[in-house]
Amino acid sequence: MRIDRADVIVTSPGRNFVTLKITTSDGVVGYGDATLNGRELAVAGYLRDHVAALLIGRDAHNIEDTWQYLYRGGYWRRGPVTMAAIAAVDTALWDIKAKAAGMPLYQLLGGESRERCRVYGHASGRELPELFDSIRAHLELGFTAIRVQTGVPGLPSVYGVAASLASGDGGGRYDYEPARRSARPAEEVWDTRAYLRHVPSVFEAVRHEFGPELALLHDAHHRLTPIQAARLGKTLEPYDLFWLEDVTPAENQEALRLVRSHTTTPLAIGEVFNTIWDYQTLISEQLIDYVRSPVTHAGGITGVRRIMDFAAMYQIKSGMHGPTDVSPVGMSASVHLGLALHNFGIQEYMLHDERTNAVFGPTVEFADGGLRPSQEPGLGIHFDERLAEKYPYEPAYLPTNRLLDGTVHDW
Ligand code: GCO
Ligand code: MG
Repeated sequence: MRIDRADVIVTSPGRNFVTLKITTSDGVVGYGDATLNGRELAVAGYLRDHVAALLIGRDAHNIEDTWQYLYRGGYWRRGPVTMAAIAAVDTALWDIKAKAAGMPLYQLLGGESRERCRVYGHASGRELPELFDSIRAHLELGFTAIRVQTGVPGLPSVYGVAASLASGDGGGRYDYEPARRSARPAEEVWDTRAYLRHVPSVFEAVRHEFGPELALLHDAHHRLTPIQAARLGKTLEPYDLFWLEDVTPAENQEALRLVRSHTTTPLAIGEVFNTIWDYQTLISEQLIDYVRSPVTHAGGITGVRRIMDFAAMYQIKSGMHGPTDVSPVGMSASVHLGLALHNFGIQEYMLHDERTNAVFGPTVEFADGGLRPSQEPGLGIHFDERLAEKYPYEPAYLPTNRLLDGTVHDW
C-alpha cells in the first residue's frame, strides 16, 4: 500500500487547525492532527517543506520504520514542532492501517480495556457565583470530573477563566479558548502570592457547595516555583483533588522531587512535553501520577503508547491533554488509544465549536461522563475539505504573562 499523496490542510473553523491527509495508491485516506496552538504554520511548513515529499512512495503499513525515519532522519532531536509533525504522519498511517484492516483503530491497539474513556471538563468563574454556575452546567452535561479555574482578586484576567459565560461566536457555554485572534500575543499580569492566598478558599467553597465525591482538578499552568508548588499541593490536600496540574515548570524534572516530598496531592505534568525523554526522571522516580501528553503533541499513537508503557511500570496513568486546540482528529486518536490502554487515567475534553465539528465530523460520542470513539474503521474522521476552505487561517496567539514588576513570567 504505497503513499501517493500527503496534503497539509490549514483551516480555522472556530480556531486554527492543521490536518495532514495521506492518500495511498489503493485510495485509502488517513488523517493526522498537526495543530500546535500559536505555532500552527511552523508545523504546516515543516510537513509541507520537509516531510511530505519524503513520504511519497513509502509503504503506508510501515508505521514504525516511518516514525524512526522521520525522528532520526531529521537529525535535530525532539521539540514541539518536529514531534507534532511526526505525530500527524503516525496518526494518519494508523488510521490507514485500521481502515485497511476494516476495524476501528482501538481494535488494532489491543481492543477495549473499558466501556468508555472518563473525561473531565473545564469549569471556570471570575468569582464564586459564576464558578458555581459553570460547575452546575458541566454536571448537567454529565461530567463526573471537573477542572476548576478561578479569577484572582486584583488581577484583571487569569488563565483558564472564560472571558464570558458564553463565547457568542458559535462556541458553547462556558467554553474557554486561550488563543486570541490578533497579530500579537495579549499580555496578562500575574501575582503568585495573591493566587496562593485565594485558591484554597475557592476549593473550600466548592467542596462545601458540591460535596466530597465530585472529582476536582486544578491547573497551576507552570506558574509556581517548586517550594510554592509544594505549598499549594499541601494547602489543597483537605480538598482531595483528583490532580493538580503543571504546578511548576518541569524541564527540570528533578524539581518535582521537592514538591513530591511535601504533598500527597496527585500531580499531572506534560502537556508541553513531546517525547519520552521529557518524562525519564518524572516517571522513573514516580514524581507524577498522570502523563499529560496527547497523541497530537508527542509523536502520535506510536510515541504516546511508548511513554504510557514506560509509565505503566510505575503505576502512572494517562491524563491526555484535550483542549479545543487538539483537533477532533487528535481527540479521536487519543480516545482510541485511551480505550485500549490499561493505564488510562482520564481524558481532558473541551467541547469543540459547532463549526469545528461541521468540518471534521462527529468523531467521538460523549455519554455517561465519558467518550467512546467511532466504531467505523480507522479514526472515523469525515473531513469536509470544501467547508474547510471557507475558514482561512487567522493569526492567533496564546497570551504572555508578566509579574506585577513587569518581569516576564510563565503564562
Ligand atoms: C489545559 C491546557 C490548556 C492550554 C492550551 C494551550 O490544561 O487544557 O493548560 O488550557 O493552555 O491548550 O494551547
Ligand atoms: Mg494544562
